[in-house]
Amino acid sequence: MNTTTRLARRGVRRGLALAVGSLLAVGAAASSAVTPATAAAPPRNGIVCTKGDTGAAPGQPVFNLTTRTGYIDLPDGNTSFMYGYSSGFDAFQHPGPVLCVKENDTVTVILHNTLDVPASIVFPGQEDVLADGVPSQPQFAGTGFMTSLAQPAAAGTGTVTYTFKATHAGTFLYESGTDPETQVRMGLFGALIVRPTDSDSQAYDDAKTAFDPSEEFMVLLSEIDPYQHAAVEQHKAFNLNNYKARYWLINGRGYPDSIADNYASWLPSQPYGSLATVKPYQPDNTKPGYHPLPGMARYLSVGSEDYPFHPHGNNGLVVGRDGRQSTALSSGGEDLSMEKFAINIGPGQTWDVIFKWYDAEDYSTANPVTVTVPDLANQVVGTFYSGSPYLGNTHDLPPGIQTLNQCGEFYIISHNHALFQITSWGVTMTGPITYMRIEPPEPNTCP
Ligand SMILES: [Cu+2]
Repeated sequence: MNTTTRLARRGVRRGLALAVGSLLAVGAAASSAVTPATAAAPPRNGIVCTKGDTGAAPGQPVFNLTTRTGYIDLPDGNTSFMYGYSSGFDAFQHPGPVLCVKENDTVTVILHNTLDVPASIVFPGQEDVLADGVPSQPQFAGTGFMTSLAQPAAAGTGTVTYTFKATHAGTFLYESGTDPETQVRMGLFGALIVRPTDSDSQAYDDAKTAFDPSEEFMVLLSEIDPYQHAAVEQHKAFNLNNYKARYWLINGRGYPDSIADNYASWLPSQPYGSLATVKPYQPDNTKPGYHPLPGMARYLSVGSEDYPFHPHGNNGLVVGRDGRQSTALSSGGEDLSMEKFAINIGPGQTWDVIFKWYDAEDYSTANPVTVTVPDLANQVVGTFYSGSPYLGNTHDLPPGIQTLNQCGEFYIISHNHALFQITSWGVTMTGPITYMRIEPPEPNTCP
């Protein structure tokens, strides 16, 4: 099935999502879909924070995480057996909930293990983590063989309480420290976001890292070898020397599911989309569409090799990596932030990138582009093209050509540039692809 057909069938785009989604929801009604962990309706796209238990003392958030097994849908129609951390005692979800805390919070994470193997959580980048009140540290069998990177919760019903003070703002992973070659790849991972003390709209304690909170996005990259997952499901041995990823995912979804809304009804256990919907950057308050703040993308990877991620369009400003800021400290330290066109994210890394879509030449029908736009007969019309090269405009398309464009908005692809990974077990142009959607300045006709 080609991408266009699949998009139309799945109703990934907003306009179709309501109509098609409601049909699909009938079939999914009996399943135990993950429900939003926030009281208010979650944002359609962008980061969905799990705030933790209500009733926790200020500055002392508490998260219950329960290990579950479940299945995810993949773009080629396959499904994959997974492990996952679910929020509270909810049904299985993939990836784990996004834990959002404030710098200097004392964070408590209570792990409840329901798997038939011991499992744990490690918090890379956090210092002085305690497990049940003693230092979290590697565990060894009597023979000296390391069994876990942290105290695990016993199989079946075990519980461990981890605590730490989140002393650094930034983007972090949390993941299983027990048999990680298996358990992390099976899905025991998620994102931890530590916001600076003085602002929820900065990545770090530095005004240079300010962003529009409505334009904050997660790009959590992972991979799947379906033979490993089948072996775990069937309790068979798996030789890690034979490990070979066949699927690559963003936020636990492959394209085109990756650009569906958060909590799309037809992806009951994969709640997080990755469509980055932004407004054009416009710092001039005398012009229409005044929008002075950029967006923010938090990249994380639990993959087994570097992913050369490639957001098309404009450069991004790398303001932090691995939860350590690159911009100058207020004390006058050296500014190590950098403009970057490619985001080459290594296994276990996180990158914090400020980005904006800036209409530098201000092209419009009144200020036309200085090249001759080919006749429509000589164009290849993309799935999302409006028929016009100008933001907010639409134009006729050749007879028989259908578009998913809604209001003259632009779409710019963002993808893993290891092109052999832009597949789902061989189905090309699926997998680790997402889009930046640029909304025309208001007033516009976008739904
Ligand atoms: Cu590219």
